[in-house]
Amino acid sequence: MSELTLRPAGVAPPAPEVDMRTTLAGLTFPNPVFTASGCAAAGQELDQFFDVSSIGGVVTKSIMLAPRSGRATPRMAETPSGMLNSIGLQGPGIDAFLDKDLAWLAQRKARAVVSIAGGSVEDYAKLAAKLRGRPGLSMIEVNISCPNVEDRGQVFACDPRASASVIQAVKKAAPSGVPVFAKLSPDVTDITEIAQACVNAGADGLSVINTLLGMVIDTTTLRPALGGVTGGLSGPAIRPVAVRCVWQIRQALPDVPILGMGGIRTGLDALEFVLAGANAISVGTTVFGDPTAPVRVLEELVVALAERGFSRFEDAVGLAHRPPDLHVPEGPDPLGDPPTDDPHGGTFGGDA
Ligand code: RRO
Repeated sequence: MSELTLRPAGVAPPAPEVDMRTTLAGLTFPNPVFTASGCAAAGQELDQFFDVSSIGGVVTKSIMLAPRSGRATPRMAETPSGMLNSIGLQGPGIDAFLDKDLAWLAQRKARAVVSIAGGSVEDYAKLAAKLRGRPGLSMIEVNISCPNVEDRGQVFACDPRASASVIQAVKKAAPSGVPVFAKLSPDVTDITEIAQACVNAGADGLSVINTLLGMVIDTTTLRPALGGVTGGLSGPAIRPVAVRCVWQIRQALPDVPILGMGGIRTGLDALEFVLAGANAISVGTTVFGDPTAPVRVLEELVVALAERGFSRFEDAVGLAHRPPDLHVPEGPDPLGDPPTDDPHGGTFGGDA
C-alpha cells in the first residue's frame, strides 16, 4: 500500500522546484518576469504589494530628456478585453528620474531596465549617455514605438532605417556591458524586417510588443473618447498579435533574446509567450487591476512548468517551434517511451 501524507488544512503545498533563471544578452536574472514599461512607473507603488527585487526586473516608464506633461485628457478608455491609453510620454525628464527613481530602484536592489524615448536620434544618444555609471541599471529598453506622438513619422519602429539609426546611436553612447533592447511596434507590415534592422545596428535583444494604434468614439458625446483622439491598445485583446510577433521574430532570429509582452494576465498566458520564443516576459496592463500580478504570474508560471515536467525555465523557450513529428500526444503515451532522438523527450510529460 502506498504511503499517504496528509497536509493540514491551510498549509500551502510546497513550491515546485523549477530553475527559473533566464539569461538575456549575457546577463542572468533570477526569474523571467518583469514589469512592462508604462504600467508601474518606476516600481515604487508596487513595492507595497510585493518586493520589487523578487521579480526579474522593473521596466520603467519611458523617460525623455525634458519634463513633459503629456497629452490632453481623457487619457484612458476601456475597450473589450483591453484598454486604450493616450498618455503621451508624461514624465519628469531624465535628470529627476535618475536622482529619484533610478536611485530608489538601486537602493531597493531591484534590477532596473530603463526605458528611454526621444524625438530625434540625438535625444536617444544623450539619454543613453546619461545612464553611464548609474548603479542599479541592468538594461536599457529603447522605446522607438510609442504610438502617442504628434505624427506617425516620429514612430521610428515603423521604418527599418530610422530604427537602425536610433539603435546605433544608443549603442555608441550607452554604458558598455549594459544590454540594449529595442521595443518594437506591431503596427508594421513585417515586424521581422524591423527586428533584423535593429539587431544589425547592434541591439542586444528585442522587446515585443508595444501597444497597437487604436481609437474609441464615445457614442454619447459623438466625439473621440480620448483627448489625444487615438491611443495605444493593450490588454488581453492584443495577446494573439503579440504571441504572433514573438513567434515570427524567434523564427527569423533564433538566437536573439526576446522580452515578450502584450496582455499577459496569468502564468499560462506567460507560458504561451515562452513557447513562442520569449526568454522573459513583461506583465503590464493587468497590474492596474491586480498590483500583485507580476509575482502571481511568476508563481503560476512555475506551477505550469512543473506540471508539464520542466525542471528548467530555459528548456521551454521556443519549444512550440519544434517540428510536428516531435509532438507529444496528450495523455499517457500508448507507445511507451518517447523516441530516443527526441531532445525534449525526458523534459516534459503528456499531461499538458
Ligand atoms: O506614454 C504613452 O502614451 C505611451 C508610450 Br511612451 C508607449 O510606448 N506606449 C503607449 O501605449 N503609450
